[in-house]
Amino acid sequence: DSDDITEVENYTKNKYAEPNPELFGVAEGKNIIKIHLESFQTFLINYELHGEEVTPFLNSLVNDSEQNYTYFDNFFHQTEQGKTADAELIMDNSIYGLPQGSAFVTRGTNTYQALPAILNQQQGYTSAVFHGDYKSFWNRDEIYKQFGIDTYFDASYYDMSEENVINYGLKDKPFFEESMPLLESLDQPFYAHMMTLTHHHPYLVGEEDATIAPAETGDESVDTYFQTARYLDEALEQFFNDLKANGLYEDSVILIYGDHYGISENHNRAMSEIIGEEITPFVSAQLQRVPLLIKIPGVEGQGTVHEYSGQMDVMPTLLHLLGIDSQDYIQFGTDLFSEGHKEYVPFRNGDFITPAYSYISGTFYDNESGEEIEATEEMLKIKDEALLELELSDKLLNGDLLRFYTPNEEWTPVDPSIYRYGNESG
Ligand code: GP9
Ligand code: MN
Repeated sequence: DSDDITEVENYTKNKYAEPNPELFGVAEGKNIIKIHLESFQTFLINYELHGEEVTPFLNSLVNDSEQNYTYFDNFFHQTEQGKTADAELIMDNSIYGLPQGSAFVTRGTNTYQALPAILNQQQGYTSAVFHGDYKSFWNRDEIYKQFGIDTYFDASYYDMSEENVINYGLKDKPFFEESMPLLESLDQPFYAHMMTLTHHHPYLVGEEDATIAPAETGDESVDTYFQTARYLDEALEQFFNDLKANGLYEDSVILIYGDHYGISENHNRAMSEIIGEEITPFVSAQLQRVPLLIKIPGVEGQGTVHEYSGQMDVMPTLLHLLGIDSQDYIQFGTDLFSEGHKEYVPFRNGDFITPAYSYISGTFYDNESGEEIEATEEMLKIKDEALLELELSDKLLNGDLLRFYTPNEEWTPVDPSIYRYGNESG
């Protein structure tokens, strides 16, 4: 009820971090191209297999300052069983997924105040999601309406003939290629979310697409993980070339992120060979890093930034770059570029990571040594804070509390009945 939403509101307003004045509004009205790297973990960046870079293109964005990217190497996914769908929910709403199941499925008809709707109402953006799977997967065709997503270019818009498809759906190269005309057809400014798929467990790649030899751990999905990562990297390079050729690259915000881990704890033996150390619970938590890269037109890239952050922080960051103050909205994350950005990253299971230490399954570890440490008052306080935050987010979703919340005078509740997805002519 309204008491509950007040409790959530008080918490998030108190956590709010004021925007960095130098960056507030710098990207106002710019197209946003947000690229989802399926199952991509940070350890792949600059990793060499058989003396070869696995993802040379992504590495070039990270390493070459001329490319003007800011790369966050201590950025973590915060997903649970909802996997991709959790990443989508978190990044477009700055709220947590649920401890069990997928909120996309069980909370698909809730009221949301999501980024696509806010951008549309505040700055006239159109929004579109591009993904080579069918629209009902993860209940996207229902919840996207609540997010105010104008168009969902699902598999029905793409050539899904046999040679184009592997594993869950469309291969990344035809996906990006066929997405170009669709992207160009959008009214500007747009918020475009491109979701890749080929680099997905069990990492299947046809011989014609394998341009790096597999690893040799003997664990099939770990070994081919590098091959689909390479394929994704090549697909991305091709997409960037097309964006440049079509004049969409230079003046767009480009945001690239990994959605969640690709190698689960079932593969610890093989992974320990890959990274050259034993996969303890502490190490496993550190492996939950996924990449985040941002390019902002007209703003110099900051290179590699070590700020600790999570997917929750992306929405307030984008809002501030566009010149929309995030404080009116219910958000658990804080702006990455803000001086007041909060550097503790809760995981969905109640574990959390800070720059100095990690809290994993009831034990505190020093990040530097990986050794168990005694908790201080301050550490216990942050632990309680992380738990409270998860609890409040669950209350918000389970009680559908955004029904009772009006962010500001300009806000109009999203009307899901006006959206329709799927290519009926195709
Ligand atoms: C399916 C794709 C995969 O459409 O998003 O989802 P995941 O299994 O990673 O949640
Ligand atoms: Mn995924």
